[in-house]
Amino acid sequence: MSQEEWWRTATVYQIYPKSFCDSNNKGTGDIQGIISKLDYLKMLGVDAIWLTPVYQSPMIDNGYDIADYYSINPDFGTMSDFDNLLEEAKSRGIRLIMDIVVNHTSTQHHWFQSALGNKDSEYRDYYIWKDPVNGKEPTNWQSKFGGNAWEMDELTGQYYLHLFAKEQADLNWENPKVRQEVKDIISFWAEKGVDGFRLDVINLISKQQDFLDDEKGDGRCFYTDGPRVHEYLQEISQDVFQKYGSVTVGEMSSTTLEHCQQYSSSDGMELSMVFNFHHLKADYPNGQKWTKAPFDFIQLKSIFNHWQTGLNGKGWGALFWCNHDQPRVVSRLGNDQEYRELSAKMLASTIHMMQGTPYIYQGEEIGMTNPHYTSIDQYRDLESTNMYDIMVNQDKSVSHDEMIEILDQKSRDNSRTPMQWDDSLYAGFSKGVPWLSVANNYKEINAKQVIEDSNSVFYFYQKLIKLRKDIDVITSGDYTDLFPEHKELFCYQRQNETHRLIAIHNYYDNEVGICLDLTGKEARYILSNYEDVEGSIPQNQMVLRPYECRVVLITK
Ligand code: TEU
Repeated sequence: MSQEEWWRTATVYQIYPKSFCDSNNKGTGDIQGIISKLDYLKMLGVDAIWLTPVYQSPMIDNGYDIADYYSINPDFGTMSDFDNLLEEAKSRGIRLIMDIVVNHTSTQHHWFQSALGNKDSEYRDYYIWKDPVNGKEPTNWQSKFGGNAWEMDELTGQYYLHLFAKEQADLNWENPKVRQEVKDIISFWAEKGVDGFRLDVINLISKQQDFLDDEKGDGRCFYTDGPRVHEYLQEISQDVFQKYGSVTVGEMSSTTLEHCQQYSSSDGMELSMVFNFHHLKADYPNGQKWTKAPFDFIQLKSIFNHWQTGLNGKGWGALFWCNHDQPRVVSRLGNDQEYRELSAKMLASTIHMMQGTPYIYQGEEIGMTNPHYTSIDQYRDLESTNMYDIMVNQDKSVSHDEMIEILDQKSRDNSRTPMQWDDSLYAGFSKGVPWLSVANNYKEINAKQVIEDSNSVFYFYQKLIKLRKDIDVITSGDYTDLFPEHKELFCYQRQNETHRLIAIHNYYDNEVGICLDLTGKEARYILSNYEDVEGSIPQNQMVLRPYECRVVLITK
């Protein structure tokens, strides 16, 4: 592993600035707030920060609608605050990864403003315009946030494509000028000293050019891992990423293992690593997100098996449960009441002992939960409010009460509630009223409390981050699911030439017995979430208590 591949043993911390820390009490987080918490992140031990978008934006989708890629949104601060953040992070040995959103721009971007209503604009061809078909939208493609994916430009009579909100117009990557603009943007931030980039929905940038109706689905088959996507990524990689030695992580929507092997191939021609979401659909029955459902445990394990074995030696994946689009994992797959801390640790161990680069989403390290909102007025996310309107008011497919339950499980706002720093009003996030309500468990669950408790979720994460650096088999070992059909235990082995690592996780609140082969020169526990385990000698037979996890390292 070369010096440039520092990210293979690293852990990244994701910051959603709007909800992280507010330095001047306006109710929304900002860059100075982040700077004030860098020592906290240093203590946790993370190697890098991924900052979700802080650029100029009307904030229809909280910054994923960028109006100017070269300036900072005043809500977050100034460019000098940003430079300051970069410097302060670097001085603590923490790298910075920026979020690049170039599948689409805000419709407030000057390119789009010039293109709208003007077929002669030099920027018209930066976007995707089509004439109506039979007086209607050019195709039946659906926006990811609900409704048709085309919006009419009244002055020219043409439609533009938006795979997300209508305020997020898709860029036309077929146009070489667009690709040059993207390279200029990324170079600008790399020149500043930014260490890497997270590329938003990057596998959607190349659209099949015949723009046909999708007879079977929502249109995604025409643009997911599209015809020229690898070519485009190679072009940017060669012209920018390789030049600056940037670490890159591509967000891959509804992708396949085969494409991800190529995106993240160790030849470095495209990206360093990928985010894929298959494991986070174990509670989407038949692929349906907008329904309340338990998770399918056997399916969850089989998805991890597919990706862990499939990427080994061929590519590299990000390991994550949480981000700003996903509900809190402890509420989703764990138990956010009686066994909150135990299950938070057990879940963390499950992914941190796998191969890949772990990402911790703000608040995950203190075991934050979904807020369990009870009113639609508490939600801010446009996807949640759109889906409420479509399902309750338009289609009438669910009742108000059912939708509140669905949102409690699935809304993106579940992870966007303000970071819980202490037990003071608004959880120490701000002294002003937060833009999104704080979860009402902040008096018990907060950063101040976990730092004071040596047995907390926080110190468990700190340990996981360190184990990755100390124990090579976590990075290099191959992966075998030891009991794929077991209904309660997730137990896998990682193995290289010198070591075996066995990670055992009980996903339920009852006791479960298990018998394992632990033969070798030496076997020892390196991790557990019950205090009495470490230090004792592992036995072949063991009983796992509710949500217990144990990790055994065997020298061969
Ligand atoms: O998300 C892409 C994406 O497809 C999602 O995870 C999305 O939230 C989900 O499909 C909705 O059900 C990225 C960003 O992470 C997200 O915050 C943005 O809203 C989206 O792209 C558009 O830029």
